[in-house]
Amino acid sequence: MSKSIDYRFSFGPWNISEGADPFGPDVRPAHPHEEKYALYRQMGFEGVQFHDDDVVPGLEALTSEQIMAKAAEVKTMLDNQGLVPEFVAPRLWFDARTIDGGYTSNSASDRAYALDRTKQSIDIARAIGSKAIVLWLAREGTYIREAKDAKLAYERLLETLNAMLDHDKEIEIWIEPKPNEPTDQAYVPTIGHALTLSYASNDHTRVKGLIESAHALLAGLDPSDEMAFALAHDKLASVHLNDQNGLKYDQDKNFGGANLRTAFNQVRVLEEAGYGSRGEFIGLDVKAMRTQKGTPVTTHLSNSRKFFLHLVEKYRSLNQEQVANYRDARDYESLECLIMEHLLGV
Ligand code: XLS
Ligand code: MG
Repeated sequence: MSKSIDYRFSFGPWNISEGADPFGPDVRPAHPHEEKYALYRQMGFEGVQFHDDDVVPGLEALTSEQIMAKAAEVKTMLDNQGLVPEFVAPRLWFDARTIDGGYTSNSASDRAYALDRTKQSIDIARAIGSKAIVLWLAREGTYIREAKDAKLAYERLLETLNAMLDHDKEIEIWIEPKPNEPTDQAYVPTIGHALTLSYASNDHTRVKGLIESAHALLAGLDPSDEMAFALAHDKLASVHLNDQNGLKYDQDKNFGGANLRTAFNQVRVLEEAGYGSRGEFIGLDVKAMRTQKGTPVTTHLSNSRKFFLHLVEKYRSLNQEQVANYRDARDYESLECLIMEHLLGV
C-alpha cells in the first residue's frame, strides 16, 4: 500500500542535450555542465547522476591526483547547490580500448583498461560522496555471437563484480540491463540476468539493479514486472523512467509518452512496494526532441516529472476496494474498465 512517499528526483547532465542523432549534428548550442547543475533545484530535482567524465572531463589526460582534486571541487559545488550525487558510471563505450567491450573484450589489455577505469570511477564516486556505481554494460555483447565465448564472458563479468567489491568495501554496484544497442545482443539483457550475477558475487547485498523503462520494453518485457522482480529481492536501487515506442532504436521518450498505461503500472508497482522510502531516487533518462527550439531544453525533464506525479495521484485515488473485489471475483473485464475509466478521468 501507498505510504505517501515524497519522491526525490534525479537525472544526468546528458539529459540536457544538443539534439545530435546518428543522422545529423547538434541543433542547439551546448550548455556547460556547470550551468546545468544550477538548474536542478529550480526544476524540482535534487539528485545528479554522473558518468566518470561528467565529474572529471578529459580524465584520460589527467593524473590520479588531478582527478581527485577535480572530484573534490565537484563535491563542493554539489554541497553548495544542495545537490546529491546519486551514482557514477564508468563510460566504457567511447575509448578505442572499448570498441569490442571492456570486461568481456577478447583483448587482455582492453580488459585491464576497463577494470582500471572502473576502479577509478569507484574512487571518483567516493570522492564526490556517492556510494554507488552504475554499470550500463554498453558494449559487453557482440555483433555476431561467434565473436566471443559467451560462457567466458559471463565469468569475466562476475570476476569484475568481485574485483569492484574488493576494491572498496562499501561501494554498491547497480547493474542497468539493456538487451541490445549499441551491440546486436548484450550479455545482461534483463534484471533476471543482473540479479543472478548479484547472487553469484562475493557480496550480493552490494550488487543491485537499476531498471530503465525503455530497456525493458526493448527486451519485449513489461517494465513494471522487471521492477517488481527486483523489488521482491529488495534489489531495486534506482530507476530510469522513460518510454519507448516498440522495438526500435533506444528512444528515451518522455515517461508515459508512448505507453501511458504501462507507465501507470510502473508507478503502481513502485508505490505498492514503498519504493523511495529509503531515499531511493526517481531517476529520469529522457531525451529532448531534436525538433525543440531554444537552449537549454529542459521541458522534457520537468514534464516527465510532472507526468510521474500525476500518475502517483491516479494510483492513490484508485478505488482499491473495488480492485480487490474484482480480483476476488476474477472479473478482470470489470477491473480493466475500472482502470481505463480512472485513467481517462471519466
Ligand atoms: C543508458 C544509460 C546510461 C547509464 C549510465 O541508457 O542510462 O546513461 O545510466 O551509464
Ligand atoms: Mg538509462
